[in-house]
Amino acid sequence: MRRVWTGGSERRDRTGVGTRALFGETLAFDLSGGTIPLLTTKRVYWKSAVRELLWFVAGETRIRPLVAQGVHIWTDWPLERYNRAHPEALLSRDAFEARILADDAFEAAWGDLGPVYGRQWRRWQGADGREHDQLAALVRGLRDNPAGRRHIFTGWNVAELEQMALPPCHMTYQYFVADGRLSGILYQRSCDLGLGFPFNILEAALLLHMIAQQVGLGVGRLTWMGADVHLYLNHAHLVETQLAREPRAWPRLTLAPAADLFSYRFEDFAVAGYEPHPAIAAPVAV
Ligand code: UFP
Repeated sequence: MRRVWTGGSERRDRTGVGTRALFGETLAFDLSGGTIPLLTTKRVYWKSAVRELLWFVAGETRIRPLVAQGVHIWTDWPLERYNRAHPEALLSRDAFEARILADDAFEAAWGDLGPVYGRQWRRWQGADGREHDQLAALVRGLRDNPAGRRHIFTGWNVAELEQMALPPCHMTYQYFVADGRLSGILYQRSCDLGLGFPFNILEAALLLHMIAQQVGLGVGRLTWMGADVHLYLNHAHLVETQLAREPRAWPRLTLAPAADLFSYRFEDFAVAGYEPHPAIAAPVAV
């Protein structure tokens, strides 16, 4: 964060907010013993991250199940689309979410994000119409051929990018088995270090723990490769506050076993030893 803030190039970005950015950055975390990279220099709502991850893994692309659980992180995109179409009667986020929950016709019209992560991870549609479950294939591949070099899944479906509310940011995941441990790489094409990264790195780690449990392996390293790694110019308060704080010990995850990768429930995730500095509010760039 300090390097991006002090040495990043200032760029005018798609949202109009402006960023400072570096290109091509790597971080690595040893996740053995249940460690998770859950940031301590501000409180991160890890429960929302668990709910989002389970929503991806379930193949969902509609905001209703998230909104019903009090998770608002995907609401801004469809809300923006709705308000652009109805400039005469703008809805607040609360009012929009209330209608998504209460009104089926409204939900059908405005509640879908297009073929985003969940769709691609679980139901990537091939040219012949057949659907590919990349996550199920990944687990099978890791079990049948641990030494494989093709343990990959990706959300970057070129043919469907234009239909997505947001093209995948955390776009490609790859796994590697050695010495009884599963390691992972996440390639993230675009990273909002202030708001996106804390969720993205945590969810990548939770997923690594889940997959390792499913294939009977320990957990090794998680490597994160960021391409356009940026801080928004209106996040100065967040950046300066976090940089002034002393990081604390990483918390640990206890994951109750599930029958398969698709059967985990929210209650299966327990986090111990999380004693973060207070949360910091900051605006999201839509
Ligand atoms: N972003 C993330 N992580 C995510 C996500 C979005 O960092 O999981 F969905 C940020 C990155 C960027 C913006 O600031 O959202 C997406 O904009 P663009 O598509 O122009 O890269």
